[in-house]
Amino acid sequence: MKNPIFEQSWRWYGPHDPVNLQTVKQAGANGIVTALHHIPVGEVWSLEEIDRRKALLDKSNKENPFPLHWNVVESLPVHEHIKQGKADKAGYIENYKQSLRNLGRSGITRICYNFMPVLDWLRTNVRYELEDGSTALLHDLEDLIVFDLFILKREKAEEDYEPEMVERAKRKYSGMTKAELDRLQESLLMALPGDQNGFTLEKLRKGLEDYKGISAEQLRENLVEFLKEVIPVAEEAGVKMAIHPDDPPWPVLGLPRVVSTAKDLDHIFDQVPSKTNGLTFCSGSFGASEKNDLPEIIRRYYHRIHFVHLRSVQREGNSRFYEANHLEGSAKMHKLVRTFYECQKGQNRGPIPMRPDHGHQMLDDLEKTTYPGYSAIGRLRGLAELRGLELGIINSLEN
Ligand code: CS2
Ligand code: MN
Repeated sequence: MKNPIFEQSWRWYGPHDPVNLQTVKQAGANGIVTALHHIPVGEVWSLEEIDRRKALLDKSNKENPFPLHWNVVESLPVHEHIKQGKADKAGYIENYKQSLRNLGRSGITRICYNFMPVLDWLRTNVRYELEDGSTALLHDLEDLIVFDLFILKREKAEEDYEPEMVERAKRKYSGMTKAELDRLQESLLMALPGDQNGFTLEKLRKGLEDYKGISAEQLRENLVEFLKEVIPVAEEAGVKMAIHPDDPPWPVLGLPRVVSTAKDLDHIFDQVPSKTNGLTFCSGSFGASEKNDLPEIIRRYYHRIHFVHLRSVQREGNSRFYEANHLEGSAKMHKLVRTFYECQKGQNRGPIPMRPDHGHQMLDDLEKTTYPGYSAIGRLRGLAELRGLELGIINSLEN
């Protein structure tokens, strides 16, 4: 492809990922997005560990005849004590800085991370069946309220929702079977928590407890303080930081979220203006709220978008969305890719690493166990469609 907009990339969870590197290669990606998930959150990523992962992917691995390129870390997780502003956070920040220096030394220069308290993405059904028999991830507020009120039994949870939604949830709950409730709980506890060690109701309750009294303002302050510490070090180390937006982009289960809107981003980038302080543009996360104008977010922050996640959610009112095929749903993907094309023009800027963020569980993968959203075939379809879209846009607009 001449002057590509994106570097085709693929998230790989490491040697234990059920999707192997050959699949990645055959899907047509050459950028690998990975992380050292085995290192506990808060500890330093040593040079040795980083280089070991790198060597699995490049030519030094004799069993790997198709060198791949580790272009993005996703994620270098931020310890909860940093987000909470706890007294011992300084040590965790120092460790984070050291990991950034080590990554820079190994030539891994883009770092995706998020600042969501306790939970990462949140879905109420990780196997929502679509009309073609494939399955997708779904977020339904009614179900979330059922979980919150009747499974989690969070104190004063009702106050966080519209009375009408609470009524609907109560009605729904009264007709649900034990199996349905179990499935709901299972889906919700899959929200990839920072520690990656699996999640339980008890851990979730404890996590929520730890954020009692921490307002959105406080969390925002803690984020800015973190950035003021790490961005100068990242600059020196030659690595770019790319914060991932909240998914979904609003407060959940009483937890504050502060990376949800353009206004949130303005604050973060005003406070720490260096371009090293950048963004992971995730069309699926921002796109769950119709208030987010996706092309506008791309244009406004293009110069600091260091990493791109492309995915489209189908919104159904304000309380429900599911992950659609990449070129369908509410995102209007052709507009987004075209906006990236226009921003790149005349900028002398190389391709930005992009990965299809999630895919449907489909075909042979329906019987397999993969990380929710990270099956091989669904993502292969997503990447192929996005590649075609990119090629079509470049070829039809370039004379
Ligand atoms: C990812 C996020 O799977 C996904 O939806 O986009 O989990 C993302 O990896 C993290 O939030 C980034 O820190
Ligand atoms: Mn994403």
